[in-house]
Amino acid sequence: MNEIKECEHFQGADRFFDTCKQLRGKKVGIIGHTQIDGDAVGAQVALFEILKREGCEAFLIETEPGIPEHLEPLYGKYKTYQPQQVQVDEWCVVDCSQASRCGDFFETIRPFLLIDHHISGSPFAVHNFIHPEAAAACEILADYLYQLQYPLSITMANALYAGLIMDTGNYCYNSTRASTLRLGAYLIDQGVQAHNVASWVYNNEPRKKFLLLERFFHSWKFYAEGKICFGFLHDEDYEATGTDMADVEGFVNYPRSLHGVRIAGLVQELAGLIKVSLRSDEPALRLDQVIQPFHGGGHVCAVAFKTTDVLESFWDDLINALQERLKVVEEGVLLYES
Ligand SMILES: [Mn+2]
Repeated sequence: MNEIKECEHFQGADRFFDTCKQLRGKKVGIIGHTQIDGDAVGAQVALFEILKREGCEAFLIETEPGIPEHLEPLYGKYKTYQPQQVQVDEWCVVDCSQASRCGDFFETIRPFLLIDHHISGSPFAVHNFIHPEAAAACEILADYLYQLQYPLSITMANALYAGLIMDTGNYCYNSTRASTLRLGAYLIDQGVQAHNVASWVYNNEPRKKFLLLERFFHSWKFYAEGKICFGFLHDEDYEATGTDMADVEGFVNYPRSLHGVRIAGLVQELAGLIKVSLRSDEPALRLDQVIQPFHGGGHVCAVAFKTTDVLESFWDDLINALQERLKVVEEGVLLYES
């Protein structure tokens, strides 16, 4: 019988810890992307503990005011701050492809350190640790910590584990590699109780989210003989249910799970801003490329863009681009070796 292989490690572990050491004695803010998710929180918490142990005064920063209830337990006993509440010497950014995704106040700031895994990501910090092959920012950090046999607190291990399961759709997305699962096992070895973490992040939904989901289900529209399915949420849906854009996490996976759908989309319209999210199970479709003319980014199978333009001004172009991509792939043109 073959032995279980070692993890395929990410490069840069030593450089990463050297970079953290350079922050000794400084006040450091740690921030993730807007519409914060489990991966951003997990990476924030892990980096926070590393920097504290390296002698920094570190602060966990809320990218937008408030933390979604289901992510609160991941912070353990740690307090979070809004950007204007703290004065810091340096910034660290996690799980973020571009500085503007950290909020408006961040546009003129050059962070000291960036950890990211978006294929569309840019090295906008002084020290960048970007691995698009990683399923999660938490996977990069968990691997770096493993490589150096760095002691993990239970808060850190739980947070990293949450990032792994949430960014891989519970190890279902194409980003899931054998090493991803090995790191998950490593975190369980460090004391993570998988069912507890899953219960915090999945079985903790507010009722208003389901009222919004009900509206979402009624909004679906199909294109390309049912291969493309979009759901739509507008200002009135959020108003009627007391929700906001943070409450739609996971919605796009419903049309994605429908038989025959190859590209699923969610259009959110709130206060003059439109956000379009797209998902697929087929890396060959290269959604990250299709989305480029719309100034979006993300991963091969999961992308998004935001615009203040009206929907009508780009809708036909978007649907045409998606239909064209389906056609090209159906004709056997290989865009991506999966
Ligand atoms: Mn992520």
